Amino acid sequence: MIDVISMGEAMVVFNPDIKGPMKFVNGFQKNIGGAELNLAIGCSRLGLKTGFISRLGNDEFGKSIRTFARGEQVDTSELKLVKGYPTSVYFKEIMEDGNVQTFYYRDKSPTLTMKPEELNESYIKNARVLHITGIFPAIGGDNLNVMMESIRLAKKHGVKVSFDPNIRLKMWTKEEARKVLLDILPHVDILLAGDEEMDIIIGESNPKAIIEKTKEIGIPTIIVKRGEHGSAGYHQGQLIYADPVKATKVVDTVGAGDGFNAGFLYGYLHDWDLERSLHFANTIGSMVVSITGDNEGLPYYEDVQERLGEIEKVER
Ligand code: KDG
Repeated sequence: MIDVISMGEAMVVFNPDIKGPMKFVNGFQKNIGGAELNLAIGCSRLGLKTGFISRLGNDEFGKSIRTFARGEQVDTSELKLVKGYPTSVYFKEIMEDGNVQTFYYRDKSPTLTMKPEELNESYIKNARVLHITGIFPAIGGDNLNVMMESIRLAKKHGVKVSFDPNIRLKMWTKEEARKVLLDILPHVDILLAGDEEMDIIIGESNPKAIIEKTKEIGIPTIIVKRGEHGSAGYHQGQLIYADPVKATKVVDTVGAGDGFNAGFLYGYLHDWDLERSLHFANTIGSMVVSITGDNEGLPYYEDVQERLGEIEKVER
């Protein structure tokens, strides 16, 4: 049995050698990113069994991402390399104040070759949680149908559907995102959303209002990520606000939400109470932002324990 399967797009990320406007950056570090793969890696580092459903180009970048995922103990049996579609890439700009902008080159995403009828039902059936995000339908083509079919299969077999809207306005408009994401919400078991994203989808950014509205839609577990204000959550009749965890320093915020999600899912799958899960997730989010890269800062379970003061840190 796999604890968490995620489905989405992985990319090569070019992280800038220096801070400042992209047009003046000459050197980049080649790394790997993609929200859904980051999530799988985050869960894997915490000790969960994970898998990643996707397509990559049959090229050097595709092969390096697959090797990387395997090195992180993410099952890649449903990650195929396809001809004629280059692996997507994106470049990151990091300003002095930590503000990040992304420049995507993913118009011919290999995930566009996926077909709903080609999803492996027994693979999804074998998971406890299926994690999906709003990035995948924003890519276009048949991706929304593939996602809806993955949800159908998960529901058919009692697999919990975890969903992060991850709205990327460089990929679609607010109106397009709202229309599609509103249709997905009624199928979601665990919503992991940013407060500003929920403003786009349901017109509410206040956690209590978000929770009320999404409860009416029928979502049993609702988590609202509030950035520097921490997080709020609703689960099994309990509403909790969790204080933020201060990062030692902020160098790159990309991937923090995926780290948070991994932490929350870890607590969820271990039946932790809501307060513990939210604090654990906030702690991971704060750890991710202090390291450059989309998934380099995702901690191992013992790293989080050290950060929480549960075990002693031995430095030398
Ligand atoms: O959540 C982190 C992602 O934003 C990053 O890894 C790249 O998937 C990505 C995207 O679409 O921005």
